[in-house]
Amino acid sequence: MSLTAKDKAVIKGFWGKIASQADSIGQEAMGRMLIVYPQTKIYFAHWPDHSLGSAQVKKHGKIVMGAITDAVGKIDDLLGALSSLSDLHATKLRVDPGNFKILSHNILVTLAVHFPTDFTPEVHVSVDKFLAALSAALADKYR
Ligand code: HNI
Repeated sequence: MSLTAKDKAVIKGFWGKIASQADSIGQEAMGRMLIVYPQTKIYFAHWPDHSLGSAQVKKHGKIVMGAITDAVGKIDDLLGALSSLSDLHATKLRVDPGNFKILSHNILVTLAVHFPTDFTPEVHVSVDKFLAALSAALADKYR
């Protein structure tokens, strides 16, 4: 399921629209993941507060979304762009890669809620494909 030239154009266009709100999108997506899929909290057991709007959720949501925005800019080389992050998640953080799909879902939900007009089915399918490709790249070092 590789990204077509049209997917890439749609993703870049949409990201241009959401870029100014990327931090808050990341924070809400991270917060939703921890609430709706509480099993994901196990990786963040060292945080004192997992609620939406906590300092840790805000900081980390911003970091994750920043990495995703960076990956949009490197969309033609996701494996290279995410190589060291994949290494980190595989060997140090030991995050089960199934969780990447869970976070991706929460990012899609958050985008749909905040950009109801721009988040057309056409945008939805391309961003879904992009997050799947990003997740696959992030899981590449799990071997
Ligand atoms: Ni993830 C740290 C990017 C999904 C658990 N993660 C990071 C960092 C980035 C990052 C960037 C900071 C690295 C550093 O300190 O050098 N993570 C991403 C991206 C995705 C993702 C782009 C997928 C879209 N991470 C997930 C998921 C989980 C996860 C789904 C677990 C459910 N990540 C972590 C943990 C840390 C982390 C745990 C360390 C957090 C901390 O407190 O330092």
